Amino acid sequence: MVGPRCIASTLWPRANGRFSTALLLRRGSQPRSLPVSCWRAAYSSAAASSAPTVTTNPKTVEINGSKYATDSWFNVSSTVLALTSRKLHLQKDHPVAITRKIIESVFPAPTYKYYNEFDPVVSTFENFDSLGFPPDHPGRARSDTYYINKDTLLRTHTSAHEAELFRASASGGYLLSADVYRRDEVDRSHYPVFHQMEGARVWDRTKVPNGDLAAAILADLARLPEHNMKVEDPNPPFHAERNPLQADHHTPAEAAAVAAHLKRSLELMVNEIFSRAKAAAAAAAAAATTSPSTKNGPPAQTEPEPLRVRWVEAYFPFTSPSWELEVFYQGDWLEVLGCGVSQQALHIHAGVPSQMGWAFGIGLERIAMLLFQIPDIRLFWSRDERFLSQFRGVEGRLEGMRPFVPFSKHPACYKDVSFWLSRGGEGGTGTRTGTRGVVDWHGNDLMEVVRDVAGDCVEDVRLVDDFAHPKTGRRSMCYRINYRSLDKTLTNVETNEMHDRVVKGLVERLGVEIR
Ligand code: FA5
Ligand code: MG
Repeated sequence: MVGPRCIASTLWPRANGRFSTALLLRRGSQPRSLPVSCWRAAYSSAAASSAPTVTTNPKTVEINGSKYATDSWFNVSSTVLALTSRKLHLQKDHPVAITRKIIESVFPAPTYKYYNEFDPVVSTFENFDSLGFPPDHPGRARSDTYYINKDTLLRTHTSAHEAELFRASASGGYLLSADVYRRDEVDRSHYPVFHQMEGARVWDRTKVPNGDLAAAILADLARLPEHNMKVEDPNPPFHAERNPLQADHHTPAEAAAVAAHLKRSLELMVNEIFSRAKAAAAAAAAAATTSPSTKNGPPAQTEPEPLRVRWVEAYFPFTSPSWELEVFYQGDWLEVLGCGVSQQALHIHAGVPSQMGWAFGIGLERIAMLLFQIPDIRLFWSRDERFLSQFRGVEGRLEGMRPFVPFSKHPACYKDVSFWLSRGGEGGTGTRTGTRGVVDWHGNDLMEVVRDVAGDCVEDVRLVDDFAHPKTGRRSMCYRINYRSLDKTLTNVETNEMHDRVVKGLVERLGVEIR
């Protein structure tokens, strides 16, 4: 019998940082400044070593009407808890919901079944073990994941429901959209809560003509529309070391057919999004030249940059081979989705060993940002009418879609905070590692303090200096916090007061010593 333990061992564990982070490092792309996630992977140690950053834990928490007992693993801030009821993907005319609908239109029923109401509270088993994450995978760390208690967490990705949906085997494919939660860096494309859409497609070798799975998949591929988008894809269908075929289960022809179907399906989706974005920009430009009322109004949005898309090899514990799709956006490659050929162990464990297929996971905000030219991920959580009114009526009439017109750009205010890490964690929450009294530091703990204190008034936080004292070995860091509100100009007094509270929070909760 193939039990959960077997899954973990039959899959292909690789000790690296969380999916995208590890790949960012491996590919050696050039982020605009030192990304926090880079050194997080380097300094994180065992999964359980991360320090809690919430000082007083409630005994129970209520999420969407259900009560959960907490324990010492609990690390969900009240700010994040409050967002569990928002469900932006289900709010009529919200850009996240509109994006979901557009993607659904590319994956039609009845082949694809849609699921949009799965609860965000899942077990560690569902989120990690069922997908073959090794026990020491950094994604399980409390520095990266919001735990309710040792066995229960806020899902970090929609793949948490994959095993269950494979087992249900209710259709040839599915799309599932939901809110997901990650302790992550603070910048314009990362938020601790965001929305993902998971998609999967399966074929059953006992149900295809002559048992020829590759031929059946290629026949389905031939039925998909073509597109004329230029896509960079220098990757082979699989690669023995970098991106292996599951040779025990799939023939090269089967894996290549699944990969081709997967890539075409996702390219069609990106093409649909960009065609709509282009049409919206053209309509806005046309209106700006003809309408007297807009002549003196805000400048019309410029046409989106010509679309550049590329496939890069990736790694996920639950797919092989795997890829990510990146789109060139605002001068840099932006990763929009991860995908691959599903690990056969998942199908076997789900009781459907004769099935094989693909799966993908996409960030809805990232796509909505491209679709509507929304410049900052924080805007999605805005209840400001100046934001929401721009999308009203669009869900029912997509032709009425227009790029987002920023209602203001308030000045940025940069403040630095420099500190020594605590020695051995006294007064703080770190743990001693090594022989020189350096604490096990997690940048996400700092991000969490900043978010708790200053909320959406912070646009981004960057590590600008990190050194060890040559004699004492003591580690010093400097972070630059960019305070910029989305809806008002912050006064100096307000910013200083907020920054003082951030500094105080860092001292009290992380035990750092300000320099
Ligand atoms: C995953 O979450 C995998 N579960 C995706 C997957 C599914 C792979 C099925 C294979 C098969 P990743 O961590 O890369 O992978 O996230 C997927 C997408 O979510 C990213 O490409 C990005 O678009 C989005 N995303 C990730 N982190 C954030 C964040 N903090 N804020 C906004 N969007 C994010
Ligand atoms: Mg990724």
